[in-house]
Amino acid sequence: MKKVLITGINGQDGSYLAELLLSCGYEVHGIVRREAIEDAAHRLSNISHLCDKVKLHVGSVDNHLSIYKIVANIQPDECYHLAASSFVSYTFDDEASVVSNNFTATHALLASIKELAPNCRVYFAGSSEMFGDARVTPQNESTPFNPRSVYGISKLAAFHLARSYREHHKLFVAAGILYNHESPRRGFQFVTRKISATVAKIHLGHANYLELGNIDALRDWGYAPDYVVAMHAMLQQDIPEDFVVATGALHSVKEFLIKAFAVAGLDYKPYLRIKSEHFRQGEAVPLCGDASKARRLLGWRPTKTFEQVVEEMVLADIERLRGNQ
Ligand code: GDR
Repeated sequence: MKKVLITGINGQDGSYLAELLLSCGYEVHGIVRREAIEDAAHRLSNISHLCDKVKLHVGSVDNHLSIYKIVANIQPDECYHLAASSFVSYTFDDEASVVSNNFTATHALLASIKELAPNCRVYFAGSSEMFGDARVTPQNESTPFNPRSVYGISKLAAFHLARSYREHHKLFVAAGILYNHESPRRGFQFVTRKISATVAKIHLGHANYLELGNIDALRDWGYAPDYVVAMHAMLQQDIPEDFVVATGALHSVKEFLIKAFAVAGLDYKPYLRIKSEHFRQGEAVPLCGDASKARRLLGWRPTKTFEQVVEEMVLADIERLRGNQ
């Protein structure tokens, strides 16, 4: 039985990936912080249905010793490095923790795997934010990187580190350059989940407005369960490579808003409050991905439309809130 280690197993992507790998017959191990174990009802809610099927290890990927011990103990065949600070900020006020969580942690993991499990195949979670203020659209694997946020810069530094472990240390490391991907398990700080959760509250009479920033912002939004399929496929290739994973279609926050309210039978206009504090400085041109390499080599395709993703998110939040009533 193949053993897999997932960092960030309790996040949106980690939880869907754990489900996928369990269904493929893997022995699934995950790293979670001690605080998560102590507050399992909240912080492990995405994997509460999997807790008796996966093996959780307390640790932190930015603590080299703890990661070293976990890798030594498990000796994984595959490792998916998903743990990261994932909220994109342009304020530069939390730089140290973003760099530590996204770069130093990747180094600790790669160095441990190189020493202790050199045949382990590694997936690194890169991001479209690495393209930043891209000069071409759509972007593919050859597009020059031009990150603008600390998040994008830290992800790009870790991406280069992952490539260097592949080229110089001959580790099997594949990187996904993933565009936005959403689901009912998305964190509440991201705009899609903020909208779906608030629409559900408004629908049930628990809220009467929704505060947003720039609703003209455009994103290439996909469906998170599709994106973990691509991650797994990358590690089943003969040669480790990097892949853009995206839908190739842009939609605005406003389109998301209209559809989400429509699912609840409402018009968004009376409920919307635009707040300047939710605007981001320096947001660059909209990023749109060209996933033709993933289509060609991995046979990967999105399975849901934008409208289907919005509908699933709103209906799931209504169900969740009804369950809590
Ligand atoms: P993003 O996702 O920054 O693209 O990063 P987010 O959902 O935070 O923002 C999407 C767009 O919506 C606009 N927006 C708002 N965003 C938030 N969060 N809150 C608001 O109130 C609001 N109003 C408008 C934003 O300006 C932006 O244009 C996600 C993360 O998952 C990253 O980890 C990942 O790498 C990238 O996607 C690809």
